[in-house]
Amino acid sequence: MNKTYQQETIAQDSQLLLKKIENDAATTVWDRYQTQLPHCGFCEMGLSCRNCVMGPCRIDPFGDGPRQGVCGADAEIIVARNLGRMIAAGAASHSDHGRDLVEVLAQVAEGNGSGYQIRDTAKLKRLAAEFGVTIDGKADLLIAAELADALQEEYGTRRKALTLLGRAPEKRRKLWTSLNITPRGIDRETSEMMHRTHMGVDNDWQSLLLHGMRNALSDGWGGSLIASEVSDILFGTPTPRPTQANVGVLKKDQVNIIVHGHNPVVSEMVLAACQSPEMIALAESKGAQGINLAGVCCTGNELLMRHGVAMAGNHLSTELVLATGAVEMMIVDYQCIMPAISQVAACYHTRMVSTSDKAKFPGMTHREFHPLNAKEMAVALVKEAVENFSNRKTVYIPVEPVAAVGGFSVEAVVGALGGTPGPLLDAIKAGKIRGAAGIVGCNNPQIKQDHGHVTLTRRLIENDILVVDTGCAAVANAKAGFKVAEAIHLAGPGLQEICGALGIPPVLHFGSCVDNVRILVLASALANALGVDISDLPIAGAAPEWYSEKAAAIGVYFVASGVYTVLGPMPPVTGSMAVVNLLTQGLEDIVGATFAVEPDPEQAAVLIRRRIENKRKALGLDARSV
Ligand code: SF4
Ligand code: MSK
Repeated sequence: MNKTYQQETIAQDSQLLLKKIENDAATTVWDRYQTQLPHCGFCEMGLSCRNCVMGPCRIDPFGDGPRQGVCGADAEIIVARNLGRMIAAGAASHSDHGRDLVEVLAQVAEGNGSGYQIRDTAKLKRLAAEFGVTIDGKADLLIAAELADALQEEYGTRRKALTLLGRAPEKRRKLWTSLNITPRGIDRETSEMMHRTHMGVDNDWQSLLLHGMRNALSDGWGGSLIASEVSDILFGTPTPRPTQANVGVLKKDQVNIIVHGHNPVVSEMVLAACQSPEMIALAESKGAQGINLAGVCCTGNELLMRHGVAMAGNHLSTELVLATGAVEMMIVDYQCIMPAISQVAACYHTRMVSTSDKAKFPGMTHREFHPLNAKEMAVALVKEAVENFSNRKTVYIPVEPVAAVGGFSVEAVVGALGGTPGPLLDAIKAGKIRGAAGIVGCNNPQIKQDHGHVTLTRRLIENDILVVDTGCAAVANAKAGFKVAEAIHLAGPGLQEICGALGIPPVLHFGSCVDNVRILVLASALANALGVDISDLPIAGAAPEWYSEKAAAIGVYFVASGVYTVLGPMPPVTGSMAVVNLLTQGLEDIVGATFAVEPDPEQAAVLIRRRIENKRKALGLDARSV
């Protein structure tokens, strides 16, 4: 068979490893995807409902079939309820991740966080001040304790607004108030969404979608923002540092360990264990040249941002990296870990380990991590991985890694600009940088892996639009070579000039999925500096290959915050044209931004460029025709 897998992925490492997997008779996400085709049309359109056991029900959008479920819910209600539950699941996932970090902060404050510590005391104090914790004369651990307490309260607060909304422009906050979508307690908004979508509660599709925005905002300005901030406090606020990407980061002569998931609580400890002289000596005694830790997905992004740990791949590469036969152990925490992944691992010698009581998987050994045992558990796992080195058989690492730079927190970007966002605004006003786009989100086997991210990014930077990216989009762009200062030759003349002067790449790695809030915070800082709302800025968002409920929540909090957002895959809403029209048109008059859906990244680039030029014109800046 001479299949080249160019239909599945643009990434050369993935193409070669898919071939290897085919020869090894293992199956992947692409094989399983084929077995599901054709997808159920009712589900694709959002027209099936199983919210109660009078059903399941489905609406026939075309023929003579039912127009209402057993309870009487019509297409609008069912589509809106399904979307609402999708947002709730995404918001819950990010926010629960944030809560886990707050619990670690609380343990550290109590002196129980073995191996964890406070790494960014300045951020600790800044965040504490925002939450009304007095800091004068107090020890850091006391501040941490009071902050952790306040953050835990934020999840269930009875107050009418989340604390960190204070970072949003005043105009945006007033708009949220007027629409009655100011997010309150983080848990409350998700809980209320589940309540509203129960049979016989909210049966007004517009009201459901408004609450969807409130729920998503409780993620973007609540749970995710807490996750990102507390990660910085515990593990350090990222600064630019070199790294590498693609499967070539695995090392033939070293013990390779991969971390997968989202929460840095486990992976940070594994990194420390990999660097310990005892473990390195043990590896050498087994004939290895050292221990190589690499990441996939967002736990990888967290380590990349703070330590320059190399990135082996994004979502659709998570099975493929195992086919190298070079991975002694994969350690997972939660989110985006396909339950079939251990079936691929079983074809090789890789040990699979789960670490969270919230996330157990078939075929994995479960080793519970918590702050009290984290250090010892990490050492035990690394030791086990080292001992597995001798079980290796054939190793196939088919490519060389690509250089990249990660670590662009808002603080790092503002620092690179000389301490204020002023120079960035000046470059935008002068038209050298036309605007900025956040490219975020996953891979999805419906779309050729990385094609959406890389094509859209290439077109935007060559048209002088600065790109900031997160999640699996950021990994795609790293693999494509966009994240080194030398990549400025791919940018238009204006962006080239500015990035060249600052010594930064034209595509800035902003972090993991929860770090999308860094984009919100930067957008707010720019809007505040100009005295306008976020929706007035020449900016846009895109999720060209999204798949997850978390991405749905991110997209909705982007739009509800005023950021026009282009999706690649269509969300399951086409069963109601009323819902489609609201999401893609009507929201412009309500929150100043909409969704667009455009699977072709060339066309998506045109949409974003047009949006940015229109926003420039409205601000009285020079505008190009697109
Ligand atoms: Fe059917 Fe209504 Fe029950 Fe949904 S809530 S399954 S539409 S009866
Ligand atoms: S890991 S949510 S596939 S970006 Fe954050 Fe990647 Fe999407 Fe998971």
